[in-house]
Amino acid sequence: MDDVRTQVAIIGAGPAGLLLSHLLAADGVESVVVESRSEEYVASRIRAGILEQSTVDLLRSCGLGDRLDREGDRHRGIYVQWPDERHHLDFVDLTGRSVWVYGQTEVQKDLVAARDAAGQQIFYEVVDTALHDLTTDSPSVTFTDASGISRRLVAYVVVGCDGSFGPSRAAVPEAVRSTWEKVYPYSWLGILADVAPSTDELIYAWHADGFAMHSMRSATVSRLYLQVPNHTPVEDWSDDRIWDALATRLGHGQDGWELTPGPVTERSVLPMRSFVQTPMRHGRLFLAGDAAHIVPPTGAKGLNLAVADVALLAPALVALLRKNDPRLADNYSPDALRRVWRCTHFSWWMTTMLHRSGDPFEEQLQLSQLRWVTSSQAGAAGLAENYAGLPIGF
Ligand code: FAS
Ligand code: PHB
Repeated sequence: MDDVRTQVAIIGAGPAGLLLSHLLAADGVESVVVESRSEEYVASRIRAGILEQSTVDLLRSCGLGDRLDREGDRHRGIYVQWPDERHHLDFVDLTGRSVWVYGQTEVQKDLVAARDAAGQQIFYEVVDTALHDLTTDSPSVTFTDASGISRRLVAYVVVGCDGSFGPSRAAVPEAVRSTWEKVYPYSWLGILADVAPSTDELIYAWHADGFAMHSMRSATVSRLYLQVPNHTPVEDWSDDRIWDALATRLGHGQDGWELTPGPVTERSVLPMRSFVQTPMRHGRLFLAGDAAHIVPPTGAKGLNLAVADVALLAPALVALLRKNDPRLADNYSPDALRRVWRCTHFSWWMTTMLHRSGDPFEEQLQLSQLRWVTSSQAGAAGLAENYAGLPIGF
């Protein structure tokens, strides 16, 4: 087995893993990243689309803001609607903070390009990733690289940024870890379409047929979602059926507003769950992003929470490795979990407020909540503060 030595071993080249390696390098800390998929695959995955103010501020502060500033789209807020009612929530007026439409795919491309330019060592297409000796002075990660060579990555710390299906989470002994999970009784059918968005800002729609959302990726590409039952085969939904359901739920024809359909280029069904595992540190292992927590996408928090974890972890590891000061690292888990639970609550709240449950009493509660957040200054400000994102380190 070939040994590779570094200061920080990072498992996963998603936004959490690559941004962490980028921030560490900026402060002179070396890392090696191992990733089970190919570079092309991680750079092309379609996921989140909304960046919080604090995420944009962080990306700009570490030299990753140029293309975002050129091609990203700053939004003042969102529309929230139910039949015959559409209301705009202006986050800038309510909180002084905006959000940006800039796809996770673009963030990933910028990160991959920046790490490549910096000569970052990334092992792509690895198999058999395993973690060892996490409570010793020399933790390690073993894997087989793309050319079949068995390798051991020996480091001072290991960071699990390997998402919800990676090995890091399970490497925390059962006796040490606690988990909380909620699986929602519905999923999202998501589409990408080569058509100009029919709205200037995102629309979140409550409807008796189920939730719908109109998002976008650019001036020529729309991203839209429909609530569907769990385990819905995507082939059950023809393009016509999808556009008909979107038109109904988004209120095509209401106050002269029209939804313009177009060619569907990607479709997928996304199950929804909330999941949190604590602690986010065990010995020399730290967890960040989806490796430690999953939120349903209704609150647009997934990617932003991964970035917020890394924004806390990077300075903690720099202090630990360069100044031998463990204080920030010792507080990483409780500090990160404050935001994790806030975002977990907000994502659950948005999801249960906007998705059809089939319970008539609950539907009246949902409509009452929607009227409140769109008519009460306090209600609107609460949603806006959470959606636009609380400052890093909240
Ligand atoms: P990631 O999952 O992005 O990255 C983890 C990386 O670890 C992956 O590249 C994986 O290949 C790698 N890995 C896994 N096992 C490994 C192993 N054994 N060895 C080496 N590497 C391994 N959020 C929103 O806000 N809006 C959305 O619309 C939205 N849509 C989503 C759609 C899908 C299908 C998914 C899964 C998530 C979506 N999310 C969305 C949430 C998403 O944005 C995540 O929160 C974000 O990708 C988290 O980033 P990471 O923590 O880096 O995890
Ligand atoms: C998206 O654009 O993909 C998106 C936006 C907001 C969400 C979820 C997904 O809440």
